[in-house]
Amino acid sequence: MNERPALSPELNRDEIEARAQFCRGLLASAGSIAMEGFRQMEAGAPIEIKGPQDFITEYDARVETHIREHLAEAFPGDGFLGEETGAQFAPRLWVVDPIDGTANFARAIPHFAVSIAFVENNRILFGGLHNPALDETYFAQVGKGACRNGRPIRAAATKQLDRASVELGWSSRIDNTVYLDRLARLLDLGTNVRRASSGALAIAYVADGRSDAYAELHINAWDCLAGLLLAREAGAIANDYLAGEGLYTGNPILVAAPGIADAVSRATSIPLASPLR
Ligand code: LIP
Repeated sequence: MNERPALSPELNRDEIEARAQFCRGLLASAGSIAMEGFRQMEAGAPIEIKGPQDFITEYDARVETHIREHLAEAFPGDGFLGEETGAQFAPRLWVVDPIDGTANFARAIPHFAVSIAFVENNRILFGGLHNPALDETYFAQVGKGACRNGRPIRAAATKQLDRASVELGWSSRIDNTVYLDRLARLLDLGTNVRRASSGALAIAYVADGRSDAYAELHINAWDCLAGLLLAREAGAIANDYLAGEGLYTGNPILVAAPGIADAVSRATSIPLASPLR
């Protein structure tokens, strides 16, 4: 990891808009490359492993390189943080997961997404996710709401825990005993607990009202920043993920429909941001 950058002067509206438009195009082109890889996975292409339950395919690097090279050409002063090719930190930072849900992608399950977020001075300005297998694109800009395929989305109005569907993310970075404790507490509340192996899409699904909450005890920025902005812009409540070193070393994440956020926060021991936002 390189040095933490100092703050920089803020981009103006046109400069942000140009980047947001570019991001939309990149989601589409990167999604096409990922989809080409998905077809190969369906045909039985080989899968490699980075660590326990941590899969990688040649397409993770191929998609990230595509995004990184195009950004470097269009916005050479901006920084980059990617899951596969590492970090070049700068106050303006593109945060990229080329394929979130690689475990699904590798087994030809159509639940994965390209995720791109843009952060300026530790604040997410816009972000999007594209799942090419379902042709679904989520996009949010701060203060402008969140959309799926151009239509506004809202977090669910769920208030009853015995109707709530919660997703709990897992990774080998957290001890099983802690994970199992949080799982038991969520089950004791009466929620249905799922795990679909894409943190990025899980958060977007909370924004979209398809799910009522997503919690993970440690997650990296590339997995969650685009989703986090979507969730906030869609009226969900979240923790202060970017507090401290969140951008650099990860933090816990919690996003939830407002009606169940307090209860899920207590069950997972992940405090909500204060003031709520
Ligand atoms: C993974 C997520 C998974 C989450 C893990 C991991 P990958 O990312 O999608 O849901 O629980 O923390 O980050 O490896 O599929 O990009």
